[in-house]
Amino acid sequence: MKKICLTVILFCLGVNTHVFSDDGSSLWLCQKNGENTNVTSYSESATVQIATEELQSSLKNFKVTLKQDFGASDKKEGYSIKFEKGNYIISSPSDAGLLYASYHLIRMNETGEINSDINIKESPSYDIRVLNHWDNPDGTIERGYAGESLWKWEELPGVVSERYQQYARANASIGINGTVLNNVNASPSILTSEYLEKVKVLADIFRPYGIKVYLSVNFATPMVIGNLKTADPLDNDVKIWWKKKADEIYSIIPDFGGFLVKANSEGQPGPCDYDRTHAQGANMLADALKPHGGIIMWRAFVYSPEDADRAKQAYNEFKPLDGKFNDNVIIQIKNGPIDFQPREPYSPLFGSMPSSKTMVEFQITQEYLGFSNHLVYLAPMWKEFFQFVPYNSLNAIAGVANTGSVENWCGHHFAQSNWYAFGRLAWNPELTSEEIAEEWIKQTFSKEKIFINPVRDFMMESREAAVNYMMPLGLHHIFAWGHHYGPEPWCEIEGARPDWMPSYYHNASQNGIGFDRSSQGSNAVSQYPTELKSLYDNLKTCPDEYLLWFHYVPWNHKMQSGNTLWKELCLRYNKGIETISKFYKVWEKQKEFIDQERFESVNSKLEIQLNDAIWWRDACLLYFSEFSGKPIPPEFEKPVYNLQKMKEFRLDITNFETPSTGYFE
Ligand code: BDP
Repeated sequence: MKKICLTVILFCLGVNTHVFSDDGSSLWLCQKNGENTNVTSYSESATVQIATEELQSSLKNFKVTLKQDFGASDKKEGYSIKFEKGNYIISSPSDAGLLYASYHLIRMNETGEINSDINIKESPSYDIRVLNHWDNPDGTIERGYAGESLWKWEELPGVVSERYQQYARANASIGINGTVLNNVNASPSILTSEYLEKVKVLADIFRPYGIKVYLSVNFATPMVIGNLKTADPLDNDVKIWWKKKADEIYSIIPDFGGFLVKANSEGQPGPCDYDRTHAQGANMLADALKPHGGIIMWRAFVYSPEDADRAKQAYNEFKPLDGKFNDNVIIQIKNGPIDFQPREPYSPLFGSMPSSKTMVEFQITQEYLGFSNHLVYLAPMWKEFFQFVPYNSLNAIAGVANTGSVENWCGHHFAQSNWYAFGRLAWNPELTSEEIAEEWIKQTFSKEKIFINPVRDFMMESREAAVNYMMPLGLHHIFAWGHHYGPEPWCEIEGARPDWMPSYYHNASQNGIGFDRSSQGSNAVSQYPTELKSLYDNLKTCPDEYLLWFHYVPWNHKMQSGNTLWKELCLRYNKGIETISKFYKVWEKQKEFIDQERFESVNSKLEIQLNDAIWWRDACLLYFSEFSGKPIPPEFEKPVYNLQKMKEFRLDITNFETPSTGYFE
């Protein structure tokens, strides 16, 4: 960690400025002002020791007592914090609860909320709050934009990076209690004895922080590393193989969490290869883990090119299996029916499997939201999901991680806020996005209102801005071939899967644009509960944000604003750009409140974001105007290039070069 604070020297010299450097590696846990804090505890466990050290190194002149109390919460990880006779009393049924409470107290101290009336009772909304790492054994990360994997597999088990503990600490501070270490496109080698010894090292480091380790598994593992002829879940040898593997895992890692499985999806093997159902596959694995207390998180992310509408497929395949899964299987469903688009309606599979356990999978890494180049605060997107899916109808929560080996963990300093927000919402989905943003800013950057307010406000607008400059009004998946970063609505690759082509989704023609999922079209709308179904099905009542998701709409269609669809589209793209350019100017004014290093890093990322926003607008509007037959109305900025030029541009995603729009010249 590099934190050379020159402020003091400059202050002595009479220079009132924050010229210090901060590489962001200490995340939201940068405060180290502890002094004279007295902690009394009932136990010497590793977890309680961590709690004690954290309190002592972060609080000044406190008296804290850590107590085990089974009445403090009806959930194991819950806790209470009270102030009595000059003493903060922290009670919980478990050591992990005491650790969470300690972080809570530190957070309150940092955000200025602490007082002597404090009387808090907390318990997590979900017992399972996991990060999913899409990390490969070779150190690469699928959809990772922050360097290499945190796990140095080639060095483990002998060499132990200090980052492992820092990672555990960061997660514990926000209540995350599980981590799936490897990619859902799983390499069978993760279950070899050699790898399990490496996994054990990580599990041992994470355990005192209350974090369990889980692994993604490849369904064909018994064939690849076990030399079996089949992976058929009903085959006896296969069952025995998995049971033995489970026994081996638990003999090494007694509190191992369980498996995450991507089966029969995007070329991965699965039970359907043997004419078995997802339930038969999941239950076979569940049986193997059951005696050890492990669980299976079975993903519902399935779609095949043969079926008409990709948005319908998970529901069609999984709903009939409701009630057929064992009680230690949880169906892990992405928030939307397609794939982590900037905006999707919620997946109608939620609420459709009342006799099964279900969990949501959010994506923290910004695969479709500007990678680690764009500032997009995701809490509002996740809160939007919870408006449709009651959080207490779910059994667990997962987030695809955005962490990697770069100094600041997430690539963009503000991407840390998404890791933070995921943890906070996983603990308590009732928190507001504003509250979380404000907490995070205070701990990470500055406690000055003049900094907090405009930054928080922009964070709150940033997701809507991204939707506007990328894919407004329900457009989706119009990304360039080969990456999910920039626009390529014109992309057509001969022989490629049609459902991987932008035109499959936007359907632009002289007559209009959009995917008809109404009852006149693919009828995906019928998968929603009656009230929403009628709302979305009717062109007149369908909310603007989902319009082109559910309808194929004529260019002259009159929108709720009174504009034609074409004009509204132009307006939205420009609005997205305006929001970013406004914040770009606001950010310049924040220079004096934070360190130069992070100020400049964010500043240069904002330049890229603004450029990209213009690139998106120009590419999409120029292309769609060929179909609408209408020019871009004169009140809007003119595109920088012509369509031909935009089509010739090929993004080199290895260094994120974006076309120079000339905006900054
Ligand atoms: C898509 C990603 C792909 C993942 C897949 C999944 O593009 O890399 O493997 O989802 O979630 O979003 O399985």
